[in-house]
Formats: sequence, structure tokens, C-alpha cells
Amino acid sequence: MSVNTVPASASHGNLDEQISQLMQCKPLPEQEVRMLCEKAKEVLMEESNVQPVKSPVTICGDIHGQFHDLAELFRIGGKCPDTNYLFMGDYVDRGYYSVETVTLLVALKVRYPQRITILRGNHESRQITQVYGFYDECLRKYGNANVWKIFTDLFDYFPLTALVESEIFCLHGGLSPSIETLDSIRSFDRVQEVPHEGPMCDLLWSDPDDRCGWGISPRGAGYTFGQDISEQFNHTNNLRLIARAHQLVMDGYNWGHEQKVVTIFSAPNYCYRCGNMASIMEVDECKGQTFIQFEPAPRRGEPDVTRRTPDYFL
Ligand SMILES: [Mn+2]
Repeated sequence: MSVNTVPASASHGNLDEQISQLMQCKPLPEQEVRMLCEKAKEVLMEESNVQPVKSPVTICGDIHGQFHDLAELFRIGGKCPDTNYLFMGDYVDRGYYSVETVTLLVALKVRYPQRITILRGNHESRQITQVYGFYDECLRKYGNANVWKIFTDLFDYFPLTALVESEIFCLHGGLSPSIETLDSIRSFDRVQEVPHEGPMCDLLWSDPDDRCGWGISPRGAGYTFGQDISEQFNHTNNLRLIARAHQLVMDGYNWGHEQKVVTIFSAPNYCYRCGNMASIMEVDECKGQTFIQFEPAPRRGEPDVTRRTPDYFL
């Protein structure tokens, strides 16, 4: 019997077992991560820099290794594949379970490629993960950097943006002075480390701002962009809304630019100390949107970091 005739249920058996193991917050062995990421690369490389997505879909912001809060997100929003999901990046760093979080999302992508979209955030990068936790976590959990290398090589294939029903443009950061049209984004060669500057960097780093026009970002990468910029971009590309993540917002979501831009943040009590709500945005069949806010899952043995001095947040 050739592998092509193995029933779907049998061929997914091992992957389903891996997903249920990951749902219990147990990492996969290195060799299984390697094989999973090889399959994920095949799936992700076929996707567009502006990946089309259909409604209904639930749009999510930063997760940052807060695994138990991701499990809470699935309890509240519905399990994948019963609910379609679009995640806008920043799966790793900061929280204590970056390995389990990103492995679960990649496993779901391989298992249900039409049901979940995983965009790249500014933390899905070799350089940033060496500073903010994912690299050290891989060393601690695997004893070497192989799993970090496997995932950061895979991050190069993650799509940069998505387009829900041709009218909601989704991405991690924001707009770029070098980008006027979605077609120009479609023409990038995205398979590379996130550059320090230029259009691909801006999509993952920029933030909306109350001031008009383009501004210098205090983050040291990307730009700030005003309502005039958002209105022009949405008009040029026939968009209704820009949905993005990347900034801590205390209610879990925040409208900007007279509802031309929305920020969604899905890590409640960010870094286990910020006291914020998280949210997800459901887009229904009629393209209407509903926000669902949620609080942190019960603490399960995370180290107490409440007394640490906060460093500034990326
Ligand atoms: Mn970010």
C-alpha cells in the first residue's frame, strides 16, 4: 500500500497526538519539532505575502509565550478547527512557554492549513528572540539551540499580512512610507530575517499615532503613521479597516483613526504583571465584528515576577 492510500485519519494520527500533547503544555522532542517544521515550511511557502482569508474568522493579537492564556483564548473563542483563526504575530518571547505556544500554533497550521493563518510578528526574528527569551527557553528545555534554529528558520516563511474578505487588512505592526498598494507587498521576497529598515521591517514594527503624517518611531524601527495616512491607504486599496497588534492596550482592543485602525492584544496581564485585559475580534459571515475580552487563565506555577522592575515593552 502506498502512502497515498493511507486514510486521512491514520495519516493525521500522529499529528493529532502531538496536538493533544501540546495542549497539555508538553513540548515535543527535537526530532518531532524538526519534522513538523519541515511540513510547515511546505504549507507556508505556498501562502502569499498578503494571504487571503475568508470570514467567519477570529482575529488575535500578541500571545508572547503565555501558553495558558492561549488555551483560555481557545476555550473562549472556540477550538481550531471549529473556529477559524488569524493570529497576527508575536507568539514567542516574554512569557515562559514560547516553545509550547509556537509549536502548538505551527502544529495546528500543518493539521488545518485552511482554518488557521499565522502571520509574522517582529519577535519572529533571530535577533529579537536572542534578547527577549525564546533562545534561552530553547536552551533550557532542549539543552541546545537546535529547536531555536529550526523555528527561526521557519519564521522566514510566515506571511507578512492577510486580507479578510478583501476589506480588513491584517498585520502585526503597521504601514510604511515605502508602500502604497497591497500589490507592492505581494511582490516582496519575504523569505529572510526581518531587516532593520525598509518596507518589510515597517509592516512588523510601525504604530498608529494621533499626529498626522509619518513620524519617527520611539522603538527605533518602523514609523508612526497618522489618520491621514490610514485613510489614504484604505482608500487606495478599497479597505474598510486595518487590524493590527504589537501594542499593549489595557482593554485588549483599541480603536484608532476614527475606526480606520484597530489594535488587538491577546496576552492578558502581559508579562504576568501589566493588569490588562486581552481580546480577540470575531468577524462573522456578514463581516460584522465583535470583540471578546478575556482575563488571565489561573496561574499554574509561573515564577512570581510581579516585583521585577519593568523594562520597556516592545
Ligand atoms: Mn510586536
